Amino acid sequence: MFERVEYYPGDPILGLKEKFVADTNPNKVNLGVGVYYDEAGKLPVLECVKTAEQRIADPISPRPYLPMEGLPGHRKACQELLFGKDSKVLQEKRVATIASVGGSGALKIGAEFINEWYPDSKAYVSDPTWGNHISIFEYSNVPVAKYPYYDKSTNSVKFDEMVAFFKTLNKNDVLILHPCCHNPTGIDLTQDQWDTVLEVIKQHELIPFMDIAYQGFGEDMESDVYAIRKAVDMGLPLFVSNSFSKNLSLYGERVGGLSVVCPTAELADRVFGQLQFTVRRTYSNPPSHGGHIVDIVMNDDALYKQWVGEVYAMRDRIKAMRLKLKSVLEAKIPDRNFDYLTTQNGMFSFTGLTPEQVERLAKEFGIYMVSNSRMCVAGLNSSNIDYVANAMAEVLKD
Ligand code: KET
Repeated sequence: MFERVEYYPGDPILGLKEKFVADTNPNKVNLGVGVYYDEAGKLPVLECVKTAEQRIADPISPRPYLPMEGLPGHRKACQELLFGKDSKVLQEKRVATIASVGGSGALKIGAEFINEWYPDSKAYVSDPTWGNHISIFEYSNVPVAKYPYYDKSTNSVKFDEMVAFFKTLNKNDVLILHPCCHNPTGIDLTQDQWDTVLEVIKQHELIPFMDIAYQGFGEDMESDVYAIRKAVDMGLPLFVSNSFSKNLSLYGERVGGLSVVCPTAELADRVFGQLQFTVRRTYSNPPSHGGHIVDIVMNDDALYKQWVGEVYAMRDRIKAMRLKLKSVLEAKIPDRNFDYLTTQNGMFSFTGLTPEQVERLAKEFGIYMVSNSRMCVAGLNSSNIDYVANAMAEVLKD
């Protein structure tokens, strides 16, 4: 019994936390998982979230099952953030939205839907991408392949190659796209490039699946959803998975959403029913606490405004850390180009360190990043940045 079960080597991102916790180096720094830490190195509780928690706690209310699709206010929040408060597609009731168990849960339900209703479709992910994109789709029986994306030599997108590749795909193939703050490279498409990509998607009848986990961390709330709104304006069918883990600092509450934009309200209704059924047979209905926080913060004008300010403060602190790290490294290694630190967007920087250099940082300095060289810049602060820069300079020298 169980002899057939294979060994699980651990997750390349989540597994870093275990190694970090076990490390006895007093100067250790965790730059692995995509989590925002504040200037004091602490996981913040946003002020808007504190207010929402107080409202939930007093009076303490009963905990019924939520509907399969989650709270109406949570779903409305996802829709308005992604598509805009006055969006025509919302007025026309053409979007089927469910609250999801984090962004990962949205991807899983979306992948199951594609497997069931488009069994001949393949999913294509950027090379590289967040590793769990591949696992989630493959383990939902959707075959996965890669499309060209990152050009290491120029620290930019292999745009022409990528577009040429898209033109070779079959009708109803699914493209998993990152609307902002590409994970892991931090290199995003420009608005002109999105226009071109979406035109190819339209001509070749591909299905865009946009996964947005960092809204507000790139440029701003609106610019970060440019690709989503443009796809809607062009009348494309569209899947969007969104996560509140990072921008509400609610990682453990597992809050997100899955939205499917359909050609008509009648089809949106049918799709919505199938999403409900997929949820029912997977985990039945979502947990309620995080959903209430999303509902309260996003549907109260004052709290919403406060939230946006708090997201921008996180975004700006990350940008400041990028600048600082760049200037310290440039001073230490003047003949090396560190421009990538400030041209890349969002929480991550793709440092180009070799797996051996990443391993040396962990072993000798207690500095943890993902073995593909992805560093979570949001783990830097003024107390650890010199230590990290010195260690990086040390491993880059040899
Ligand atoms: N999409 C992307 C692009 C993403 O980076 C993450 C999380 C998710 C979805 C999942 O979001 P959640 O709401 O937590 O289910 N990424 C970070 C954490 C992780 O690997 O789970 C990371 O890349 O470090």
